[in-house]
Amino acid sequence: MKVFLNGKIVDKDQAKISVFDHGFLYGDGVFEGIRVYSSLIFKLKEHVDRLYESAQSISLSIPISKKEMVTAIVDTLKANKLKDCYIRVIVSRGEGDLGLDPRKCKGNETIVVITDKITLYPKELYDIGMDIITVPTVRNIPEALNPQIKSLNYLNNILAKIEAVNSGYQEALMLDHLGYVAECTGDNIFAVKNGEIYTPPQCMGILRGITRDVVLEISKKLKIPTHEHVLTRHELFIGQECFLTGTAAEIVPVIKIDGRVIGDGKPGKLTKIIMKEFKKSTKVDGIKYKI
Ligand code: PXG
Repeated sequence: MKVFLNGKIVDKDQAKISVFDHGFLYGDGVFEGIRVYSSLIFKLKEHVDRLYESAQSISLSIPISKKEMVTAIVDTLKANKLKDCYIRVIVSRGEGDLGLDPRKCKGNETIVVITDKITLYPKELYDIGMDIITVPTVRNIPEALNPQIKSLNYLNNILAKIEAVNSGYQEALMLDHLGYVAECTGDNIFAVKNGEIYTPPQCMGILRGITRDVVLEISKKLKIPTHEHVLTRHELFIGQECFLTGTAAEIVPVIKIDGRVIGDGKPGKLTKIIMKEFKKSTKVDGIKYKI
């Protein structure tokens, strides 16, 4: 496997970074997870834009342009001859010293691009739906570490994942500090009630997911009334359908939340329509490259 590291495509075994890298020491950096479908890098522009926005928000200056970043991604894909895969782009503050002061890392930013085969949830899950649980760990409050920043510090989500797994569940529903529905550990959440779609607004302390945006575009195109609205767990419980969205997971139907069966306990009608439309968009919405 070949990896892009600071301007060079190197062998995986040669892709080494310093133990003084602030990404390693403090989770000080940003990242993106991108999917490739049949040589189409899905929503590449949107992912690159979000990467630079996350960086801007934490005062991290990425030393290459967006265009150069796209070239780095395409070169890594070509070096690995991959047509269907997952891309991880990581930019850390880089090598500094054993202190928080980011000025010590100036000019040392580390850029890594890894492309690898995608690991998916089992196919049955998309047919039968997922059972999720609300966990005690709440999503980071935006005034502390805004969830819109896709930072390398994912402990908030990892703690939630641990709690879900310890309780025997695959995915955790995270609330915000006021008790409103935020998102899952790596996915946004949607509810369907009486033929209308609801999802928490981006100001609620969630990541503005790119898959979430695709679903909002699809619902607009299909003229399904859609609301970015504050939700409580009650609204999720009384909906007829629920689903999660994310780059890795795509669209996953949810059929049970905290022991409450959602709708008839099967993936919903609208959910299935959106899954189908999403699949269509993965064939057109992105940047094509040739190996
Ligand atoms: N919320 C959070 C907290 C995320 O990390 C999403 C929503 C969905 O966003 P996109 O843009 O992907 O639709 C994410 C992103 C993984 C993995 O390996 C998944 C994400 C991030 C990192 C790793 O499953 N999801």
